[in-house]
Amino acid sequence: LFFDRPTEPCFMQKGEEKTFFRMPTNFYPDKYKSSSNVLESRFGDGASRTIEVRNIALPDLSLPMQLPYQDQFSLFVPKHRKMAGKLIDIFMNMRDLEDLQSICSYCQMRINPYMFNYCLSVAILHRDDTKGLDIPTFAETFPDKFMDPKVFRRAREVSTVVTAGDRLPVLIPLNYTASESEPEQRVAYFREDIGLNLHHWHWHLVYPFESEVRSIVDKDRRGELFYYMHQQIIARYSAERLCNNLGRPRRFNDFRQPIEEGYFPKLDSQVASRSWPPRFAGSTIQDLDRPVDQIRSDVSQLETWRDRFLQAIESMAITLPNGRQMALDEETGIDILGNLMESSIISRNRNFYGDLHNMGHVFISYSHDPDHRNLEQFGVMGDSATAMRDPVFYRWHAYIDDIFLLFKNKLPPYPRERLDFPGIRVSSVGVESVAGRGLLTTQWEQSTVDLGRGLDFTPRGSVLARFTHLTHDNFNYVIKVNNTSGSGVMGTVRLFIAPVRDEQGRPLPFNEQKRLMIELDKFTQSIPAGTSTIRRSSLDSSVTIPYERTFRAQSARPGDPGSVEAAEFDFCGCGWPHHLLIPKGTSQGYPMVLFCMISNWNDDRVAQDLVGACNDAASYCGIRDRKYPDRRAMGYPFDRPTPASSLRDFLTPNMAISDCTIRFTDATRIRGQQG
Ligand code: CUO
Repeated sequence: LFFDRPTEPCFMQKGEEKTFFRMPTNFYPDKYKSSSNVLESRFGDGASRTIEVRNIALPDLSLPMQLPYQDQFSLFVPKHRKMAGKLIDIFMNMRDLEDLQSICSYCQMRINPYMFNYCLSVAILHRDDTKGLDIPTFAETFPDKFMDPKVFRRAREVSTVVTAGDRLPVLIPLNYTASESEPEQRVAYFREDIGLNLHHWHWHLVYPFESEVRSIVDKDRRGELFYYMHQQIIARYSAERLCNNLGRPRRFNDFRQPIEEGYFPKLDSQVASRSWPPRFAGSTIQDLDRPVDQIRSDVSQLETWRDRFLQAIESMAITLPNGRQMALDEETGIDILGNLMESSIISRNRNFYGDLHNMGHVFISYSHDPDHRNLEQFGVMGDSATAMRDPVFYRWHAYIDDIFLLFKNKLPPYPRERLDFPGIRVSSVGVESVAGRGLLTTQWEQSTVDLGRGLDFTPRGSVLARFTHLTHDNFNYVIKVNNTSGSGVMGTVRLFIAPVRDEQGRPLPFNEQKRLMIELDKFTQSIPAGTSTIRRSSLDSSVTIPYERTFRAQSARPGDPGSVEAAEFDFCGCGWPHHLLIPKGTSQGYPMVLFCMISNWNDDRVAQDLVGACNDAASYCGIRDRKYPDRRAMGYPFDRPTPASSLRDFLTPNMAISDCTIRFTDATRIRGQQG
């Protein structure tokens, strides 16, 4: 209930069954204290359930309360991160659920709703006594971060006039942020996809920046996963661009140059009662001096940090706080760099390497009001739930990725014995779909999301909004294997797909193509002696989560907190949205190459118990409370430099490739109505 209707005070009746929180008088905000009796009878009397709030000794909330209730909240702003870290710790330190409930009812009326939602989500995700508790999807709680505000006016109208159950969905147009005169608009369906932005928000929720509880931040190979998940975003976005006649994203590497791309988000913050500010084409990032955010930082600071990264990579060692050098090796180098880059409290030397990635977001998101003279808040780049909407997100992350690649390129190529799997030969790989062999098909689909939880002060009940997104037809991978080792073995099947031509239609050089390799799936497979055929459904991808999980769709609600469906939902909410598993393709058919490798499971395996773990989207999200389930470097076998001049050259017998085509049909089906 604390997530429902975020700006509605909890002493009002909350939820469908009208729950009333009976609080100690001192919990009421000052302005209501004198009338607490009146409020109690007003809201308490008609409630079907009353929850008595325990009167606890209140912890010191002064730091998190410094963020005004109606402001925006950004994980990338250092001051906000500190305030959130403090609140997470307060929630984590509550003795039991009743105390947690008490502090929540106290906070809910005082703490900025975005920060409250974030910190409570992190705490629920990490407290032993709340694991498995259901959290409503963020797009339902704060729909204002994901869709055109016109929808809300229409939703209010619909919910006032029509009773729940008879309400027709409100339509959200697919393209509403720019016209066709803006070339970048061709990939808006990707950037502004609700599921995609939910994935990104979830990822950063699962990997918080700050807390005294170190285990919340210090997760297995976190820095490496930061690198890899964002690298895959760039690979996938590049493929989408190529399908739409756009060049690959250009790195934002010269901080003094104007950013050519503008972005006009057309989002309103319901909490802040403000429109998200746009960024005009040709904006330049500027020195920041915003006392309100306690930010005073010059562009030259970014450059200094950047130069220190380049220096560290050049010398393959980082400088520790005590002045000593620490080598960046094959095993852990990328993880160390990722943690320095992101950065979080587990950075090895935050004083020296700073906060390059986060502050890049901050500088860009304040380019329209660097000194707060216009009292403007940050743009969409400042929020992990909205950043991916903006074309500049991909330019910034293309640059970040480039720095990581500089490091990877200093590692030696994999020797043949670290690629090959003696005795295992993949004789062929292919895809089969209803459209035929080697052909993948995409189109539009309309789905619905419920806005009822996020719309305050309107009649209760669900209000559906219908939005359009890319989707594809299900397909199968068919892999033929010959095992001549004489006995059954275990292998890890690794599937990738990549474009074959550059923006000019020329064959992509392999060193560029391997950066564009998109992971599709990875799974453990027992391989009998002799020849065998592996068939694998696209639905089982280790990269994606099903539609129902991304959107917490009707079929999975209402979740009984104890049900398997609801179990560990929020970690499970992290995962690439399944409807974006493959790029859009083109109506003529976009040529790509499918790659399959079977590596030796004995070299890949991580011995651990996965029972009860939500592990079906581990490739980009990891597994809660567990190690990353693949011992190889993330991105293997394409993460290292290679002497091979073509993908074909690169292949060892345990690998195979095949051509495949993605054909897009410009038609729209309605989810649940296809055959
Ligand atoms: Cu996910 Cu830049 O980290 O956004």
